[in-house]
Order: sequence, then C-alpha cells, then structure tokens
Amino acid sequence: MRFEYAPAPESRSLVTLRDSYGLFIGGEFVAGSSVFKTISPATEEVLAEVTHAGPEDVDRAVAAARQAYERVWSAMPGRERGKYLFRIARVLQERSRELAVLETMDNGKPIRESRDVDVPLAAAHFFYHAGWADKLSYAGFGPSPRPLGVVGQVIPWNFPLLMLAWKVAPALACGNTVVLKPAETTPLTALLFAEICQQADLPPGVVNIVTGDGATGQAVVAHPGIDKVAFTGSTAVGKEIARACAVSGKRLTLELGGKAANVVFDDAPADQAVEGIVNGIFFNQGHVCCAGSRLLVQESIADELLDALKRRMASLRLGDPMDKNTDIGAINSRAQLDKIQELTSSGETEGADRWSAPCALPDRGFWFPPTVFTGVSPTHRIAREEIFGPVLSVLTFRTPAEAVEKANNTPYGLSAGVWTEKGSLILWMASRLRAGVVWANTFNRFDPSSPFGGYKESGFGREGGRHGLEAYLDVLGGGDV
Ligand code: TAP
Repeated sequence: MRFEYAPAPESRSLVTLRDSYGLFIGGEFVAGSSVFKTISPATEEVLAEVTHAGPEDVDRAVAAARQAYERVWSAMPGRERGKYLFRIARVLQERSRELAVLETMDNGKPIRESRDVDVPLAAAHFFYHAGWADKLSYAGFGPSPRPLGVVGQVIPWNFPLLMLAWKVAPALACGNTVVLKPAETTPLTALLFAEICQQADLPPGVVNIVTGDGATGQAVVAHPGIDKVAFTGSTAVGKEIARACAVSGKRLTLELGGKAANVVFDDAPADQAVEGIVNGIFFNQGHVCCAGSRLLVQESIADELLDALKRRMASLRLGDPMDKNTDIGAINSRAQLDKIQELTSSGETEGADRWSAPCALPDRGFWFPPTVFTGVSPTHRIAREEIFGPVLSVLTFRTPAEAVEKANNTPYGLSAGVWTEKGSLILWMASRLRAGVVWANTFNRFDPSSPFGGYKESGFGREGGRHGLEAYLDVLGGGDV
C-alpha cells in the first residue's frame, strides 16, 4: 500500500540570503578577483553570487592564517582554544535550522537529512574536539605535541558543512590555523560558518574561507605558506595533490572515493537488512564516499531479498528536498547527473539488468530515480567505478570466502557492511575486509569519536577520534600546546 502525504515544506524564511558573498579573510568578508553563481540543484534558481578566489586572494588568506597562527592561536593555552570551539559548537546548535535549510537549498539533499544528520554531527565534531584541546598532552603522542602551522583544506560538495567540521574542528583544537576551500557548487554553509566564527569572536585569521573552483583548490594546495594539506574528494584529484605535495615536504591526508560492499548472509534479519541496504546506497542520493554501492547477497536468498528491496525502493519519495517527507532529493549538479547517466548506460550496454523505482521526476532541476542493477559481473564498470549516485549494483556469492574475495576486489577500501546473526562470522569477515570501517548489521553510522578513513585508493590518514588528532600534530616535536 502506498501512503499519500500532504506537503510538509520547511520554511525558507529561516535563511536570509545575501545577493553576494565575499571571501572570509582575516575575520572579515572581503572582495576578490571575480564572481560566480551558486544555484539550487532542485530548481536551478540562482541563490547568490559568490566570490572566486584567485592566487593573490589565496595568498592573502594564507598570510592572515600565518599571522593568526604566530601571534595568537598557537600560543594560546589549549583550555582557551577549547572555549572557542565549545562556543562555535553551541552556535551551530542554536542556528541549526537555518544551517539545515541553507544546506538543503544549496546542495539538494532532503531537509530531513541535513536537519537530523549533517548539522547535529557537525556540532558534535566541534563539541568533541573542544574537549580534546586541553588534553593533547595525554593523547598518547608524547608529553607536548605541537601544532603544524597553517593548514590548507579542500572539501567536496556531498556534506558541505559536515566535511568542514571534520576538517576545521581537529585543526583548531590542535592549535593550527586554516585556509579552507569549499566545493564550487556548495559554498553557502561554509560562508554562514564564517559568520558563526565572527559571532563566536574567534580571533581574526584563525579560520579563512576562500570560495572558488578547482583552480582555487590548486592554489591552496600549492601555496608555499601551507604546512599541511587535508583533502577530501575524488581519487583522481587526490592523486594530483599527492604528486604536488610529494615534492614540497608538506604533510598530507587524503580522504578519497569508495566502492563499498554491503554483504548480506542468508541468516540476516531480512527487513533490517533491506533498510540497511536502502540507507547504505540511497542516503544523500548515494553521494556518499562510503556508500554501500555494491550489494553482495548470498545466492540462496538473492531473489527473496531483491523482491523485498524493490518493494521498499518503490515506497521512497523523491522530490522537493525542502519537504520533510522527502527521502530522495536532487542530484547536486548537472555534471554529476551526466556522470551518473553515463555510468548507468554503460551498465546496460555491458549486459546488466536495470530496474528503477517508479517515480515521477520533477521538470526542473537535476534528478535520478533510485536504481538497482542485477546480473552484474565484477568486470562491469558499474561494479568497479564509483558512481556517486542512487545506483546499486548487485552481485551474489555462495561462501564467506567468496564474499571476502569479491568485496576486496576493488581498488578502493573505505567501508563495508556485514549482515548476519552470527557474531563469529562478523568478526571473521571484519578481520579480512580491507576497509577502513566495517559496519555490522547497520550502515552509514558516524560518530566524532570513531576514526574514519581508507585503505588503498580511498586515501590515507584518519579523521575523528584520537587517531584523527595525529594528522594535525607534529608528534615528534617538543614544546607546549
Ligand atoms: P573533487 O572533484 O575531487 O573535488 C573535491 C574538492 O577539490 C572540490 O572543492 C574541488 O573544487 C577541489 N578541486 C578540484 N580539482 C582540484 C585540484 N586540481 N587541486 C585542488 N583542489 C581541487 O571531488 P567531488 O566531485 O567534489 O567529490 C566527490 C568525491 O569525494 C567522491 O569521489 C567521494 O567519494 C569523495 N569523498 C570522500 C570522502 C571521504 S571521507 N573519503 C567524503 C566525501 C567525499 P570544485 O568543487 O570547485 O571542483
């Protein structure tokens, strides 16, 4: 039975959009070399004009960060830095509805997700790292770990505010200052975050935000005044950055792509597994680095499980991301939609069977229905390449050993899921899966105290937890933090 829901739109009036936004450098919004427009992917309406930072603007931002590092932030006792982080965390909570609405407008993700996942987790990251700021000497990195200096951070568009929090909170807690570049298609919550830094009286220059495109990211990464680079994005760009940093001696952490296996055994609780599969691949339109984009299902239950999955997919509601009942929002950009369409066409051409949930797509904006491919072979592109959209590729296996072999048959290694009632099988699988995170009987769960990161082409370094602090500390140096 299909339920009809009355519209339940969240109010756009919670957000006051400016016509244009400057760069956030030295605690102020300043003009830059040129401007570009950011649009709503759900309606293609222009939301605001944003400044494009050229190399000279990046230079100013790095200089402001250096000055703040040397004069204020690195010398400030950890307990004082912690107070600023607590303040930012509280303001994020106070302004959470505004942030959620703005995120949904600029990114296209359902308001339910920005409200219940992105913004609360972003605040949690600041609370968590605020607690670490005065305890770094007890974190197991020696008695006096030192900050690294000015950190250049480049983030993607899939979780704009949350990725900012993953980057900025540990960097600041450890005594570094930052120059952050948000993605070209989703700069608005980072700019609202800049206002929050002002509201929290963060010393000028501790956080600098330079909006722009890939060239701006390149300028940040290549700047000689940057001591450490932290990048989240595609594996292709990550490799370019690794090459650029290799010759410079800069410290580097990379959080890159994934092609996670979600492995369902025949004794798994079926309804729970179906919810986990749906959450694993359709959460955030599948724009998730750790998405469970390859379903590995034990052959004996494959037909039954797929029937249940299709029934569940048919009940997903696609449409206005501002509606509180929406499950599937808009694809973030025309370019991403083109990429999803190209890869799904290759799935059909290579011989897999495509099934999409029956749902009407809105006339304007960028949309793609939840889709599942069966009859997939490990050599198909849809089984190997990251689609980064609401598309699931299904493969089958007979034995646990075959499941492990197929799950690990990927250049990536970010995450995996295991569904079974047997605890021993969970542990057996977890010790063999080459993935940074292995979820058992759940998927896409995050917590700031739990380190996240990849193996192989999914990158190196960890974000979150005690392990994540290490990326922002000179653990071999002396002195007080
Ligand atoms: P990318 O195209 O790699 O872009 C990421 C960021 O890098 C954007 O801000 C981008 O700017 C900038 N950039 C582009 N070219 C650059 C260059 N040559 N030098 C420096 N910066 C450059 O990735 P995306 O399409 O935005 O994001 C999707 C990818 O991110 C997926 O592969 C996904 O798996 C990965 N991701 C990984 C994680 C973790 S934790 N592993 C989390 C989220 C996403 P523009 O936006 O202006 O192009």
